[in-house]
Amino acid sequence: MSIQTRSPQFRLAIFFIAASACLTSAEAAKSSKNKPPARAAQAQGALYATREDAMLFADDLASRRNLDPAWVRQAIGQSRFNPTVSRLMQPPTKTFVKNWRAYRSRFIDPVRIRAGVDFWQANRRTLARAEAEYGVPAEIIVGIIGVETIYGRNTGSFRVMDSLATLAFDYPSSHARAKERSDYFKGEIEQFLTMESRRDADPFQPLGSYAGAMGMPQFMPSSQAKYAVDFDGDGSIDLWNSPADVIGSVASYFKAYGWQPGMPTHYPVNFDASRLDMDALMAPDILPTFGVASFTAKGAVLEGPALQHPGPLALVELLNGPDAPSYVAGTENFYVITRYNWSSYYAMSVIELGREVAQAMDRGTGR
Ligand SMILES: [Ca+2]
Repeated sequence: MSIQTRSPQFRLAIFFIAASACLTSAEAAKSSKNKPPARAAQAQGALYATREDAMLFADDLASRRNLDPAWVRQAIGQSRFNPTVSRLMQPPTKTFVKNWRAYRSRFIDPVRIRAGVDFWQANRRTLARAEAEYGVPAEIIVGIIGVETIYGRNTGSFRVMDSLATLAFDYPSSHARAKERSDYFKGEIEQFLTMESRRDADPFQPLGSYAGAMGMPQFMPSSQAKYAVDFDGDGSIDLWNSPADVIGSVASYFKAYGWQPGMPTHYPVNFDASRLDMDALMAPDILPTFGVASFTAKGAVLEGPALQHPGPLALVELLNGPDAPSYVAGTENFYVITRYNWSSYYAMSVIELGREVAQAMDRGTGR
C-alpha cells in the first residue's frame, strides 16, 4: 500500500463510510468483542469451498505467491460468507447529517482519555523513541490508537478470513464501485495469507473489524505488510500484543505518507466577509492547496504563526448538524492523518484526543 498505488483510496473510501455514515454500526461491531456471546459476529453463511470463483482465485493466488495450493484452498474454502459484514458494507440508505460535536463526543470521553494516559505512561520511552526515529509526535500516535481501539480494548470480533472473503467474493453489488472494492479485498486476502503462511500461523485465528482491519492500530493486511515494524526487536511483528510494535508501526505509516516533523496539523481560521470566496476555498476539499497569500486573499483570516506557515493549506469544514459549521486551516500533516482514515472528522478526533491525553498527563504526573 504505497502512496502511489490504488490501495489507499480504496481503504480510505471504505473507512469513510465507516467513519461518517455508519459510525454507530461500525462502533457496535468493534465493541461487540466484549459482549457475550463473543462469537455472535462469526459467520453463519456458506463455505467458500462451494464457490468455483473463490477456488479458482485460491489456485491462482497459490501459484503467484508460491504458496501450498492445498493450504490456500483450505484457508479460502473454509471461510464463510458473513451476512453482517455484507450488511455493514452496504451504502447507507438514508442521509446522515454530519455532526462534529456528536462525533467528537463518541471518541473523546473520560474513559478513553484515562486509558490514553495509562498507555502513554506505560510506553513513555517507546513513544519517545518513535518520535525521535520517525518524527511523529507521541500525541498523534496516542490519538490514533485511542480512536481506533481504545488502546487494544476493541480490536474487532470478526474472523479476518470471513470478512476478507465476504468482501472479495460477495461485495454488495448495490455499491457503485463493487468491482474495484472486490479486487481490493482479493489483494488483502493475498497479503494476509502470504503473511500467515510465512509465519506458519492459523489464518482463522485472527479476529478483526468487519472490513478485516487488525490489531490495536487496525491495520489492513496490506498496511501490515508494507508499514508494520518490529519495534521491540523480538524478531516478529505483533500488532495485537506488542504496544511497541504498534507504536512503531503507526509512526512508520505516518512517515511513509509524508508526515513532516514539527509542522502543526492545523490553525484556527476566521473569515473576512468583504472578500470571502467560499466556493474557491472549499473547492479542493481537504487537499492542502493554498499558500498563505492566496488563502487570505480569498477571505480566510489567519493569525500569529499561521501567517508564517511555509506550505499549502486547506479549508477544513466540520458540520455541526443544524448548527453553524466549524472551520480550521488544515496543513499537510492534517492531510496525512486522513490517509489513515479518509475523514476530516476522524483526523480531528485523533488530534483532539491526543491533545486531551497530553493535557491530562501534564495535570497529573507530568510527561
Ligand atoms: Ca516485535
